[in-house]
Amino acid sequence: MTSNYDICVIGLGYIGLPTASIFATKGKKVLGVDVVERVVETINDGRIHIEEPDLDILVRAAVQSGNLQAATKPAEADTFIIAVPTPFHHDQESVRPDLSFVKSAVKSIANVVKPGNLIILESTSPVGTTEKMRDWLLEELPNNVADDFHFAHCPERILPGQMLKELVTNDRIAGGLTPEAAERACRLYETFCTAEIFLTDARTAELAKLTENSYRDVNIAFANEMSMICDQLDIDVWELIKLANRHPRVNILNPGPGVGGHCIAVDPWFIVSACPDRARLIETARRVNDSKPAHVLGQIRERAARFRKPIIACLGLAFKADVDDLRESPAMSIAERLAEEYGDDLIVCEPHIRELPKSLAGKATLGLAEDAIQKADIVVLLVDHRPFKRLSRRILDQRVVIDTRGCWK
Ligand code: SAJ
Repeated sequence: MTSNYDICVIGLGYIGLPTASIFATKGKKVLGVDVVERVVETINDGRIHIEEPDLDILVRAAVQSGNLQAATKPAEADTFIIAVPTPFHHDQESVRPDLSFVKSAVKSIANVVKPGNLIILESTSPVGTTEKMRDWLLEELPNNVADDFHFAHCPERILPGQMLKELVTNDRIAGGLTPEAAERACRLYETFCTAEIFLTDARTAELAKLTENSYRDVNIAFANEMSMICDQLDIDVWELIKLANRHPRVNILNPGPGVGGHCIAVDPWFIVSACPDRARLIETARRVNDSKPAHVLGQIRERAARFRKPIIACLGLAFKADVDDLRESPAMSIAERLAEEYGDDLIVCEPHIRELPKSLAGKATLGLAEDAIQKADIVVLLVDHRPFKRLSRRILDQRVVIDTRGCWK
């Protein structure tokens, strides 16, 4: 017997929603599931609850086609895709991945799965999570055996800000607990993915995703470390990197105020927590990147000490350029600290928001970049948003400028 839905996607966030929608626009019958009722209502209205260029158009098309429906509970489907958060808890002693959302997603489908179903984990996860997913499901279904179902890990790799393009054009990895599961997952993603899909086992797929983000973190840490060395030696790091990158086998990334977002600053910890004695470089890189906001604050304090009551303009709060996402943003943590230390004399500019987030409300002023610069003694560029890059350099004359992104070089 076939199910009403081809695919049931659990979790309608930054990954689940675009994935569910693109399948729907390619003719698959999709049920999107989220525990938050407001999210479900918004999507069923053809609207979105997160910001991503053109996602609103895709979701509207998917809902209007009749192929995408949202609900708070899963229903029978041929394939289940789990795209829920996998955060981690960090204290002085240990780093612990939190798989509770994956576990409750698996438990939530136990009463609707049928033998023959394919169950895919898309969430970025520690090695071994796909096997755990199988075990959690079978615990709920004592009359079934593992062979009744197909389990695979197909990690997402799309870049916030260009998700819809990358969803279609990025190569993918399909890692199965069995070769048949990997093959079935591959055939499913071929529905919309125009790039190559590589088959492997689930554990390799899990580590591949963590490796990609750790690779980037380590490389950004190198750039950040060089920027701190340059500050100490009074050398312009941007000039240095430009020159070093003229070597045919050198390609140093950009230093910044630190590494933010939910992926690159998190995923390396999954490797560190699994192999703490081996993952020494990965852990050090994480710590170097985490130390960068404090370094920038030190630079600002040093310059501010030259003024009696300095007015500081902070340009950018988002975790990276041209997105509106303020979560896990080093720029936010710097601005929050400055608000505590300089209070009313801090002007924050973030073109993607209309009001200050709670942690800054009443403690700083939200302003437009040009006005803020005109009023400021010290200008701190924290995010290289396009409008900031376009600002006339002349208005920066007579100001102390701390450009953490090398945007005005
Ligand atoms: N950053 C720098 N210097 C650089 C590049 C980035 O400081 O040269 C900072 C950014 O400002 C930001 C952070 O690093 O704070 C991360 O930004 P990003 O654009 O490098 O990556 P994310 O977190 O938006 O998305 C990453 C991507 N992974 C890789 O590029 C290996 C994306 O492909 C993944 O799908 C995503 O993580 C994810 O979901 O895992």
